[in-house]
Amino acid sequence: MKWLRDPLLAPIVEKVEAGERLSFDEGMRLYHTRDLNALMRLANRTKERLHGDKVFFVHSMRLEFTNICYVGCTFCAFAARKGEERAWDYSPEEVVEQVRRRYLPGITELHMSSGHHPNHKWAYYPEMVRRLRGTFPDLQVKAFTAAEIEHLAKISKMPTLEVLRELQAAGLAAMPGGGAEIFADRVRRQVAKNKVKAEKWLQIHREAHSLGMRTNATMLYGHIETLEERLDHMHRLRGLQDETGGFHAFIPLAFQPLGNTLAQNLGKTEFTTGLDDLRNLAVARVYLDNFPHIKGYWVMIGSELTQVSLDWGVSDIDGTIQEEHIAHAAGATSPMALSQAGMVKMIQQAGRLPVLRDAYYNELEVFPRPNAEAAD
Ligand code: V47
Repeated sequence: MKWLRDPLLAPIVEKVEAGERLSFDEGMRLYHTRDLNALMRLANRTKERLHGDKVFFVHSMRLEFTNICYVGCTFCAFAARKGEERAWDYSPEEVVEQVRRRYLPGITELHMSSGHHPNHKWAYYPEMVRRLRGTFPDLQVKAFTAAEIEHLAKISKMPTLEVLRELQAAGLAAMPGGGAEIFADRVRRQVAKNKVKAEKWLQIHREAHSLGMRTNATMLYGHIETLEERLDHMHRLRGLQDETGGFHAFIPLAFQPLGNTLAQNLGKTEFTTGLDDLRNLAVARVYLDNFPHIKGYWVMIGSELTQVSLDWGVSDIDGTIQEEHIAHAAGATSPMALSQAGMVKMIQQAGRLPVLRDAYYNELEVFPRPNAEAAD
């Protein structure tokens, strides 16, 4: 192992080769190592064992049906109060119209997450899903974070399991991974004190999995959390995945530092560094041995770094998206959308095999292997 410069990683290399699970201490060693080349190799080895050269993406549309929210998370620049000029709030009919306006042939996944609106009645939500499924039968609706599900349980006065059951009956295909932030209480109290608690977030995903619904998990990093708190977050997710096997992907979300009170209070104007983004993805790939995919989210880390991340454990790069407001409200400089051809090219240029998937991770099309001779 000529390439290994950090002797502390030697036992980890052996474990990864043997397909064995890392302990918490070993996970921390990965976070602290300065041997980034070794970290990259470990993550890539793990990724290639699972997926070979394949990298997955989806032809998708994002829609935030309202930005009105009463929760007040300090990292958020997206939320507006009712009556504010920049507030929007679509009825179920308007949601269908918005989708019709942006619809492109071949889109499979509609990803919706939005604010916790103070006035919508429970019926608004299943009706929206039913209308969407009725109008666009090929669209797979991935919507409502665990935080939103808890909000719906409050307004419907139903248990969260029942809320999930009714949304599933209305046609909900899967749940996105938002609202997880950082599970550790110390951080949660400062960044999302009115939002779903960590245990409840996990419980809602456990319930969704018990109904056969697959979900994702995110982690918002690059603000006030420590590296231990990041790994603790992953550790809790790994535990739940052992129980249920219901997670598709883990998605680190790089903190976007503009226009929110958390960044202002911290005096923070810098984005996360490229190396921290890559390190975080790689640690996740090795530590979350039971997660099928680690997603590199180009909206928050940029498409250039997302392309590089394909050597750092990433096997999924989300989708074409069309329009996104949560990250862009907080300063994201990425474009609003990527084309399908652009995503294929981005993966091929990295020497990988692009696989178009749907929201259930069915493989719809495998694109040709990149031409090694081509300059671009
Ligand atoms: O829950 C809010 C985060 C999430 C900021 O499941 C911020 O496939 C960074 O969950 N900087 C919503 N992040 C987005 C989300 C997501 C994204 C992509 C894919 C999937 C998936 C899910 O965005 C929120 C919150 O954690 N967020 N503000 C910010 N300033």
